[in-house]
Amino acid sequence: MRESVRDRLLAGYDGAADRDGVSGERLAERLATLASIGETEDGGVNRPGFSAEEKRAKEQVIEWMREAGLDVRMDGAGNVIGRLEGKADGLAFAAGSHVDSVPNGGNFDGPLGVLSALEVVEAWKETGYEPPVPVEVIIFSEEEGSRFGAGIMGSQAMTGDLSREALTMLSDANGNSFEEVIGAYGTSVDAFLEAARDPKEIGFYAEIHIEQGKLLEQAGLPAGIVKGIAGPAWLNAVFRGTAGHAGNTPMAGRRDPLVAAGRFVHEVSSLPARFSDTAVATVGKLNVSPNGANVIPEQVALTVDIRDLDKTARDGLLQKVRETAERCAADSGVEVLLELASSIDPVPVTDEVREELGEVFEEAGVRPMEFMSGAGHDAMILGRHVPMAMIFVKSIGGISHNPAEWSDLEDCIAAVHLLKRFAEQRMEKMAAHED
Ligand code: HGY
Ligand code: MN
Ligand code: MN
Repeated sequence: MRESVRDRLLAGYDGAADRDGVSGERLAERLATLASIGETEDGGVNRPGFSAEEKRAKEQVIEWMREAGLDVRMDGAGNVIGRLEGKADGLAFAAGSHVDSVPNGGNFDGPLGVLSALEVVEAWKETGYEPPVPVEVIIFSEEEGSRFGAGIMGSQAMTGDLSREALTMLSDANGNSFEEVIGAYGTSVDAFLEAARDPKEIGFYAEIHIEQGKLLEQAGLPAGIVKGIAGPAWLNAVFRGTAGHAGNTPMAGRRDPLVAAGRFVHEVSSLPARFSDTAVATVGKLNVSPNGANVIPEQVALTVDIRDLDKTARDGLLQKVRETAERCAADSGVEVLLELASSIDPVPVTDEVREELGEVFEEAGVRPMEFMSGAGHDAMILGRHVPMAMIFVKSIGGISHNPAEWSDLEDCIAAVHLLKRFAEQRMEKMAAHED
């Protein structure tokens, strides 16, 4: 019998960090509750964007938000905004993340950010602290892009960075159009686009997220400071050849798209090193059709995830990947169709915010370690428009996008205290218009 997420979280937690209204038990309970929504047989989660499971997870958090006294609304993009008015009006301090997941994903990627932001508000409620400016806890839709192959959709809808044509071109793996999927979810393309709000309604955006790497574990630190977020580009490639009988078709003269795609995937793995030591390129999604053991494939559709912290290097690598696809297709006598599904620029965190966060870390007795995020986050969309900060929490073994993804409760709670303190300081500045 697998140990429950709640019991495992609490087993290693001595409660010493339960102070100033912050509760490890409440965070553990809530992480465990979300872990049970869309749970897979090996303890991961399947919560694609705009699915019934993702909606149930949002509805559960909405219930907790309302119990905490937040006014809650869902915008036309399915983003959930829980708002607490402050002593004064003005730009809001916002914090959040996502609850959708990759296929068979882990229990912390996204939910930890949402529930940590809510935990800070719960702590303020318990201690009677009244924020000087409005506070918003946000759950963004379709951050992972596992539904439509175009991620961070909710945050882009909120900042007005999506176009109607980009949306109406999308369909999911079952061939359901974007319009059909969000119609079933209870919204529409028009309402999705109307989710755009003046990003200036938000004065600051902060996000707690698991590191999804090993740096904090190697440094023996519970949390770290993100100094910038790499920009992902997703290139769709469809290799097209001629389907045929595997037994009666001589090898010579075949137009086999899987041979071309196989060569391509292998060559892609060696390209990033030519551009920088932080560039990466990954083919994680590949579909063969008609996918019969005795059928020479007709087509192979795949997506290349290309990233770097430096935009010029990232775009140079993207171009090289395109050229490689064309050459591998030509060498196998097949054609290839290339389409850039999404391309997000890298976003730096300002020196001022890094210093401010560093002081909060030192005050809390946590050595401030800074590093880049290779993973993309909603913070890189908000960060295009408003000042932002990200706090990473130690990932055990650096494992993520995997049911074995884990972070210790003690480290999660350490990050909650860091976010709480940072928010209190930053909101004082916002109220005094010193930000
Ligand atoms: O793909 C990413 O970087 C993130 O997990 N959405
Ligand atoms: Mn993720
Ligand atoms: Mn995430």
